[in-house]
Amino acid sequence: MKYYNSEIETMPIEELRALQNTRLSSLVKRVYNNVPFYKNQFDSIGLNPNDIQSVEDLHKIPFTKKTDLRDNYPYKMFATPMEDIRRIHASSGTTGKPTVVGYTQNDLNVFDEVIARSLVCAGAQPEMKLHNAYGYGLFTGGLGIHGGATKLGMAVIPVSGGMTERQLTILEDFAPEVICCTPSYAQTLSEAFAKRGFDTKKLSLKYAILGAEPWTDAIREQVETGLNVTATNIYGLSEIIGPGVSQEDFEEKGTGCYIWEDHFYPEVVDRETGKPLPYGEEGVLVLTTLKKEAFPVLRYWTNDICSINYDKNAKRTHIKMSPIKGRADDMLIIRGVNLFHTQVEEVIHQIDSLSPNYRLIVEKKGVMDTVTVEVETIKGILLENPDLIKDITKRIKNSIGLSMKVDLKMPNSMPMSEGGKFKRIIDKRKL
Ligand code: DLL
Repeated sequence: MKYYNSEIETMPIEELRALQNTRLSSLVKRVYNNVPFYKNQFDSIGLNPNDIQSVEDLHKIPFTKKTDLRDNYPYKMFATPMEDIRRIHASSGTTGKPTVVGYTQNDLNVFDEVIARSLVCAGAQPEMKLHNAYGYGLFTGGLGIHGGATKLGMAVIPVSGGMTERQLTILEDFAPEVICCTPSYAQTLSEAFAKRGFDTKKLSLKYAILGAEPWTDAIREQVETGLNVTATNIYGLSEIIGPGVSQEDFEEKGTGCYIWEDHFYPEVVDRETGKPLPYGEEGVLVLTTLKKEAFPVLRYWTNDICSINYDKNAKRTHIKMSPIKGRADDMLIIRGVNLFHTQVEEVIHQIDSLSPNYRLIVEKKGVMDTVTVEVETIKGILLENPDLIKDITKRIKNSIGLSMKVDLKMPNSMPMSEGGKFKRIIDKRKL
């Protein structure tokens, strides 16, 4: 099986656009009539639901932001009565109350559909077993992947996060072909196998589906070698559905993730002005759900930085998004320079003596903000290594434009991920 739903996944763009337009115009009427927030938003700028006939009209609608969801905590953004809700998830914010999202049975069916598509896109097949190490609970990762894998016809092993030693045993004994977890946890598992001296070629694993946090090719290479898998990227967010908004194809690695456009309409806009940007330009990803019933959102400001573009050589017709560079609110501004941790990860990737186990420590020294890169070396590299430190410092300065202190660490000495989203930045200015 090459596609989960070839009719949709390879639909000609014009047909896809027509489908999006029909879905959008009926969605806009539905949210206007059922969600007071959207009625007020439209009325306050004199916008009528009939003014939105196609995706070309979307720019007339203001963005929906995380603060709007928080102001309507917990259920005021729901467009269906509670009796129609079949599941509730929540994403923990860094401050204050979580964002609460709801699903009708039809929404859960959509969730299963986009996950099933994503799994096949990542290499999975119905007869395979899936080791699901995303957290089960209010987080959408565990149950979201679980539902879609069941729909696809896979045997799901619902391991959830943590208890790394037990995970190794399950990976060895239960013989799953597919693993789903955060990229940082895949690093942890790979290092734990290495520490055991276990040859991962003996595992039956073939594919790793990694997401929920930003990652680059540095981690991909470490995980692919360490776990003997093909690793692809899965993206999503609770406010839109959970995982499965977009997925990278296992045979088109490095070309971006397909956004399942029949359900989620993407725009990329300028971070400062909010103006839509041409394909290929980097900005904030803004998403509109096209068929959601319980928790539809119009022009949701994800805060995630990426670009989108069509790939004429690809298997599917849907648009692709580049890997997320970081979240706009996680961007550090150091001495006037914008910094995402993935930029440092890319530099680390170029240096053979380093492993991609790293974190950035940000401090204020006097009036100066300073960044220290703590990074593990690979086995056999001396920590007292002025030439290596000089080389890393120079490469960081050349590619990012900032001087950073480099602190080399022994292999396996840094804090590791336990399965959730891993903190790559320790900002001591905020402690
Ligand atoms: O992280 C859903 C998910 C679960 C995605 C499992 C993939 C796999 P939230 O907890 O609501 O939902 O967090 C969403 O996580 O806005 C991004 O900032 C970040 N994120 C998710 N996937 C990726 C990815 C889930 N592949 C937030 N690359 C999003 C980079 C990602 N960042």
